[in-house]
Amino acid sequence: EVGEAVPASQKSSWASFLKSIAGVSGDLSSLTAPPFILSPISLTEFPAYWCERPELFAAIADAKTDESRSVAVLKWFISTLKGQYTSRNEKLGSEKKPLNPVLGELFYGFWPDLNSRGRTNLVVEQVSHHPPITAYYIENVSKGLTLQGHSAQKTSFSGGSIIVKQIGHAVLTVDLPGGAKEQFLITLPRLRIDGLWYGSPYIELTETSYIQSSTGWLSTIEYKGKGYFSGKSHQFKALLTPPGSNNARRTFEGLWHTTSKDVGSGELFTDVQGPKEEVSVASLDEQDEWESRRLWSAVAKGIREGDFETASREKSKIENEQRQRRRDELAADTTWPLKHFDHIDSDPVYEELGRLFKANPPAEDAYVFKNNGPHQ
Ligand code: HCR
Repeated sequence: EVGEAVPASQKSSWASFLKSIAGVSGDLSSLTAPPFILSPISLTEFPAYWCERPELFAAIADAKTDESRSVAVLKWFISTLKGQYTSRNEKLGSEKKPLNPVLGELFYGFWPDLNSRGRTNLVVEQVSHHPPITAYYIENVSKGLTLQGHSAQKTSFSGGSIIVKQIGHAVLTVDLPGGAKEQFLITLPRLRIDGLWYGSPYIELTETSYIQSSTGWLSTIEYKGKGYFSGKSHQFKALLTPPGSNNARRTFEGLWHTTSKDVGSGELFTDVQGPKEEVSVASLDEQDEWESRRLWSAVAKGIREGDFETASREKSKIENEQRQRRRDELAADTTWPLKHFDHIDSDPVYEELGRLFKANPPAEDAYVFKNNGPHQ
């Protein structure tokens, strides 16, 4: 019998969902899950997690040395993890199955200019449906900062947990005084989704991710859960090494969902216990029909109100319409044109900076922003 967090009437469908997960490897998005685990939020909204502490993003531009810029990038990155990986538990009760975006789905948002941090804009486009791939671009023009990346997942099942390998990477570009640019290649941690049997999934991060600067500074971030460095969940340890060296100049450790410290000085490094700032989005009637919240509004309303019949009817409408589009494209020998991104087979920044820390894989594709967002 599955756990108590599963409503009595959905226990058998949860058990068969878990069984089907165990048999599917790669892409979970098309599996039908029982209603209690459905989230009304589409995956295209997730890139907003990168910037919910806009002042930490802006602070990267204010750092004066190569070392302090790498520290500022690490600080901002670690401070995004709580939002990226635990916010559904806080908002929706547990990790849930997000809406699977349609090809061409868009999500636009911004964080206003406050306390001279500059305005930050966000452009997201779903660039593939199966497998789901989400491309994003974040910019703070007045600070000379951009973040371009894409996100896909490869899932497998092991020991009762879902293991999610993140595919994709992000590149942060910083305009330096005098016209030079510094780039940071950001790779992403592996996820384990635990608590499935009980019907209350949550995420633990595992293994290692990297932030490699074009100046040579490298952050190597190791993630552990309960029972490793200490008895606590959500632990990390980050080593910052100077160009060409294997010896850490600085070490940071702690819990990515609360606080961490600079081990050398004992000073506080990150503290994400205070409020974060959600992205501002246009109201539904100002949105285009391809914008996520408008596109999914009837489905999301059904899920929020517990009216799953309406939710699934509205979802089928969207999916049927999509299938028809794909058939029409096939007949006309055309493909869906991406609006904001160009696909490249190999990202030169990934290859060049990845070589410095022996990135695996050695090459990855990328989606290059066309500089044509609604804010441009
Ligand atoms: C794995 C996941 C979809 C992908 C989500 C990603 C990796 C997307 C990029 C963000 O930057 C970070 C992120 C956070 C999410 O935790 C992760 C999702 C968790 C669950 C979801 C599965 C496809 C759904 C599994 C179904 C279960 C929960 C029943």
